[in-house]
Amino acid sequence: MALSNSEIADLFDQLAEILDIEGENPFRVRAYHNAARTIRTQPRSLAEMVAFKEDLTQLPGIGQAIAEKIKTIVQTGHLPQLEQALKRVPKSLVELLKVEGLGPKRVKTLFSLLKIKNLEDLDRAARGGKIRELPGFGPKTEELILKHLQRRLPQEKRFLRFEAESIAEALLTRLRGCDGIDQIVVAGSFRRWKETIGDLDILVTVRNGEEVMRRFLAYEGIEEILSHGPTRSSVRLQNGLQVDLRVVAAESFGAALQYFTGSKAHNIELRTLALRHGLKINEYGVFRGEQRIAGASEEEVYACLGLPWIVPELREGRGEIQAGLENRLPKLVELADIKGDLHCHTRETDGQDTLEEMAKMAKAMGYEYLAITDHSKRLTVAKGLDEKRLRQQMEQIEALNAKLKGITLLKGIEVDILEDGSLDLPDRVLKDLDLTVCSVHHKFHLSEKKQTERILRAMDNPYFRILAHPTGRLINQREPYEIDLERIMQAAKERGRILEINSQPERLDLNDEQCMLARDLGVKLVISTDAHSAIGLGLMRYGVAQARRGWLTAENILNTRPLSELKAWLKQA
Ligand code: DGT
Ligand code: CA
Ligand code: CA
Ligand code: ZN
Repeated sequence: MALSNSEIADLFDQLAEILDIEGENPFRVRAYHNAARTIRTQPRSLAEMVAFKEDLTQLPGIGQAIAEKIKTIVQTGHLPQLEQALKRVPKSLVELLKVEGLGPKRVKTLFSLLKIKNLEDLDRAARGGKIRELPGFGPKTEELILKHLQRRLPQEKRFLRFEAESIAEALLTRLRGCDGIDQIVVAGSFRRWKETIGDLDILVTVRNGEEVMRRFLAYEGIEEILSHGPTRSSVRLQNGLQVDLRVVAAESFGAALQYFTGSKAHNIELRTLALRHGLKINEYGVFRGEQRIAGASEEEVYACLGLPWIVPELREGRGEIQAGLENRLPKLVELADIKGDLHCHTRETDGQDTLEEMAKMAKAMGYEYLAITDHSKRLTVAKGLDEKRLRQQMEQIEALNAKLKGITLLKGIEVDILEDGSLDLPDRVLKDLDLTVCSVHHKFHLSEKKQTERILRAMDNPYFRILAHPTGRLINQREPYEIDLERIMQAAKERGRILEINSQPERLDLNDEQCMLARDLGVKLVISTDAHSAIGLGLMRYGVAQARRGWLTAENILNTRPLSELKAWLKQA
């Protein structure tokens, strides 16, 4: 395969950039860049010109030395000078040149003084305030770099589904304005409610595909159009999120929706199953030979393969197809099953709203009960409650309960688990509460043995009820602490303790696989929001989705029970 002109040009540009970083003579650097430009804009193929032994020095900016290099590239596919240079200087340094405020000189300084080799190193150093101290840099440059990185780095990370949700909604609203839009959905990991998503995959059926594409490509939030065509376009938004839009025919909509919802693992299993039936399945339909036998709806696609429709949250290739064939798919817990929330904060600590405002929202959501669980005293940054303030709040709750109709507030606390496994408030007050939500908020870096024992010891407290956000992870920000979760779950089961599925989008802790483990071990769970405002109670849908991804039914979740039953459970525990 002959190299194209632009591939040849790229090699010269790279060589120029590296020599530049190395402090090579600027004239020589410019000469390589000029040559690259000439090569890139040549209408004729240089490979062909070399084959016909044409005189390359006729081209602007190409002298004898460069002409020789071009010949070598065409004949061998390599530019030896570039390969030698790459042994001296890591290639990733070149990407640093694209950062605002960084020229070759500065990149060289960063490399030689701070060993910064790539964007991640740069980000770390800038955050640590190391850049401003370098010769020729200053706080301004550091700030500029940080700003630039904030815009750039997100491309590489996965987005919280929650972050992508508002973007998806804005895009859908815009596209719905098109004439003749019929179906419009976000497929992919977004539809499967994965906690993070790599990109958005939007599917539409529409009378006029061109108009919908035009509207999509005119969206203000677009940074770059990666590709566009009559049935598929792909863009990157300013925040780094990539979005694919596909226009599909109505008779293929179900097949496309199934295919692009994935997951890949699910699709691969499905294809194998189709083959066993002598069928072919793809994004256009299910085919027997040339004949399409299904495709308009997902239901008919699955039905062709002897399967019931499978909810997107289960489509991860974790046994859902086998379960479908055997008619034993679980009836997953739904938002409507949830009868109350068991973890939230008020203004008394770090929440935004009052007891009454929280209660009103819970009632408006159709709940029977809401547990108030403000922080305990160790968490001074959150103005955590000591015994006295907690008792005052308990009185307020009782007074409010006497007044409120249709909702019951439960008296609770989110009590810190201290390093030695004791709880942050004395038993004499914990025993007067309806429940405790117990959390690790400090000393994250204990060994697995110590961390596990700390939690097990806490569970021995007779007033321990719910273990909040059991692993402490924060998606994209903090790893889970080291614990033997299975042992903790076993202990919870033995002692009648409950584990929480925390609905905060950056927590979603337990995760989906841990939910499955809890189910297998028979541990009781609750789904709570950890809301810090009345609006925050609305995040319950995220916890429910995570539970669904973990194959959980209402049976597994205690806050699907009416208040009387829940209370009995909290007592016996
Ligand atoms: P993401 O975007 O990384 O969070 O994950 P997905 O699942 O949205 O994956 P994406 O956007 O790459 O592709 C969307 C769906 O398209 C994916 O879930 C299944 C389907 N798909 C993509 N590539 C393949 C493939 O190579 N084979 C099969 N069978 N399906 C694929
Ligand atoms: Ca995707
Ligand atoms: Ca995609
Ligand atoms: Zn909390």
